[in-house]
Amino acid sequence: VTGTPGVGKTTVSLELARKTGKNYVDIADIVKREKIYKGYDDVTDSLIVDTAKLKKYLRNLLTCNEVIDTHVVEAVPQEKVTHVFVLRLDPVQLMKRLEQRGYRASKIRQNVEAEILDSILIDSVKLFGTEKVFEINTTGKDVSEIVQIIYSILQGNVEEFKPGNVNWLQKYYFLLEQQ
Ligand code: DAT
Repeated sequence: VTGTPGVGKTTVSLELARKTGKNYVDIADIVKREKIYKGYDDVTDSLIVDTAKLKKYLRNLLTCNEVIDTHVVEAVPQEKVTHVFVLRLDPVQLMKRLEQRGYRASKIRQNVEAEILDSILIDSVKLFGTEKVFEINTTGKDVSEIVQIIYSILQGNVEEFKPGNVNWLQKYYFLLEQQ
């Protein structure tokens, strides 16, 4: 389960893991616990993950049967993943959530911009291919509805959720210009 920070990955992953009985893997927690980072980025106020080292670590840990929660898709070994669910959220709502979280302005701007520009979706498709990647617009949906959608995709309802079904750029290009 992936997407820009704040879209609801952790909330959805925990519920999905609970419902399916699968283990929940929090990559951010592993990065901190195992100290798999190269430094700290002051502008974005976040750790710089050592993706090569993290990928190696995950290769040993994962069994293709977990619910993985991460926005660092490039560190997840391709062969350990059957489905990639990219959660999307209206950028203005994302901005509000990140403000509530107390993120600093530069970090909010970076994440909102990434959401508008489909950054994680594009990276996911590049890494995992269009067949494994599904894009879910979570705006206005509660966690159980989102988990329901994931279940329906697992049962074959794939057409509606193929990459490219969400387009924030048309509605929110002006936010990029402001920045
Ligand atoms: P992420 O793991 O992507 O950073 P999160 O699961 O921590 O996101 O959620 C960020 C905040 O948004 C948190 O306060 C819970 C809330 N939230 C998550 N999913 C939601 C939903 N479907 N509807 C409303 N609020 C939600």
